Amino acid sequence: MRISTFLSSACWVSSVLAAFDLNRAGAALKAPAGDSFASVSGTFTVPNLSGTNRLSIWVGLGDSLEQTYVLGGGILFNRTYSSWAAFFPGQATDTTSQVPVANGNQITVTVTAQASGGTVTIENKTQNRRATQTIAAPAGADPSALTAADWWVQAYQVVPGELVKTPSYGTVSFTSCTTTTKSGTSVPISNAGRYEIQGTSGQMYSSTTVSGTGVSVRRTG
Ligand SMILES: *[C@@H]1O[C@H](CO)[C@@H](O)[C@H](O)[C@H]1NC(C)=O
Ligand SMILES: *[C@@H]1O[C@H](CO)[C@@H](O)[C@H](O)[C@H]1NC(C)=O
Ligand SMILES: CC(=O)N[C@H]1CO[C@H](CO)[C@@H](O)[C@@H]1O
Repeated sequence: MRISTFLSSACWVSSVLAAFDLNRAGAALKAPAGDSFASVSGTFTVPNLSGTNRLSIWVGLGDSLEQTYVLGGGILFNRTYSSWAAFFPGQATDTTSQVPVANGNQITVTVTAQASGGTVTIENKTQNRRATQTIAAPAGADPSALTAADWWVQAYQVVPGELVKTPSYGTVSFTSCTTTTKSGTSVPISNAGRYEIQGTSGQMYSSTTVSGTGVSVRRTG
C-alpha cells in the first residue's frame, strides 16, 4: 500500500478548527517544543466494511506535521481486511498472517521510536493475537525526532486523479489514546488538531471530534 499524501504545515490549527487534508481524518498531536515522542498508542474496533472503496485506520508517529517520515501501523480494507506496519516512505509490511483482522475485532496499535527505527505492535485484543515488527528508519528519517503523534482514518483514490472515496465506516473511535515523550511526559490528546477528509470541490466526508481520552471520526456526505 501507499500513503500518498502529506499534511501541510499550513493545515495545522488548534483543536478549535478542523484542518482539511485531502484524504485523512483524525487527529495529530504536537510534541512540546524541544521534545519528541517516544511512543503512541490507540485502540479501535474494526468497522463492517464492504464494496470496492478502500480505507485504512492507523496510528503513527511522524517527523512533523508535514509527515515526510511516519512510523505507524494499523489495518487496511481493500475488498478484504489486512494489517500492516511501515516506516514511510519505506515499504509497508503486511502482517495479516500474524494478525488477521475481521469486522468487529478490537485492535490496539502501539508505535515506539528506537535509535535506528522503531517498533509497531498490532494486537487483536478480541483473540489475544499480537505481532511486533521492528522497522529500520528509511534514509533521511531521524527516529529520535518524531514530533507528531497521529490517529488516522485514511481515504484513497480508487481511480488515480479522481476524488477519494471511502466505504461506509459509520463512526471509528480511537480510545485509550496515549503518548509518551522522550522526556517522559504525556501530552493530553485534547491538545490534538483535527483533520477531515475533504473532496476537491469542498465536500466533507468526515466529522472528527477530539475528547480528553480519544478521537472519534464519523462518516458524513
Ligand atoms: C487495493 O488493491 C488493488 C488491487 O490489488 C491495488 O492496486 C491497490 O493499490 C490497493 N490499494 C491499497 C490502498 O492498498
Ligand atoms: C456487515 O454488513 C453487511 C452488509 O454490508 C451485512 O450483510 C452483514 O450482516 C454485516 N455483518 C455484521 C457482522 O454486522
Ligand atoms: C488474529 C486473530 O486472532 N483475529 C481474531 C480476532 O478476534 C476475532 C473475534 O474473536 C476473531 O474472529 C479473529 O479471527
